[in-house]
Amino acid sequence: VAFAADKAAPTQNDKFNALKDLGIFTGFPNGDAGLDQNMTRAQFAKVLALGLNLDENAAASKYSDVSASHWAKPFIGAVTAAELMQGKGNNKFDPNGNVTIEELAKTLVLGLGLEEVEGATVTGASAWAAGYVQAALDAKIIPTFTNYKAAATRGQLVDAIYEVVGGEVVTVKSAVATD
Ligand code: 6LA
Repeated sequence: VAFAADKAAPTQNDKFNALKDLGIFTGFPNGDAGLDQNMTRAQFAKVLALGLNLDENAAASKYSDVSASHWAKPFIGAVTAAELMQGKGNNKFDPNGNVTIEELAKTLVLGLGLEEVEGATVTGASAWAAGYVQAALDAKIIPTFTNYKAAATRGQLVDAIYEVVGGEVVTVKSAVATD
């Protein structure tokens, strides 16, 4: 009996295209996935909300730096209502800031229903993030980094969202993401 060869692991581009087909990522007008580029927290909130199939919820976004007309307000509200993101304190969300690896780790851990590792200290991570980073490392959903405060690349975000979506999302409730 001949066995089929193992399927090759998907590349970041394969994962990007799969997420694009689901309407979770869009990419740039020239068709480029921009995998080496960074992503803002507003863009990330949209991708996360679409990836987890959350309902848009503009009313739940009460941050002083997210205007009523901000394109991402319904998604920022959605991830806030789902208790995946809470902003940076002082009622600020920082929608234009780059999403960092430790912020990604926190949202993945919460999104997957994993437990924060209480009392963890992780070199290169902020105090607030250490428990989430340790949990994400333990679950092997992120690799080891020297600096978890660094901006995540779109490629890293694609890897992570692909894991969260897990190919199980069959419907995407909202409009196609702008990024
Ligand atoms: C209010 C607070 O303590 N925020 C923390 C941390 O929880 C935040 O995590 C996310 C992912 C978020 O929820 O928006 O990114 C920003 C982080 O800010 C942190 O305080 C600087």
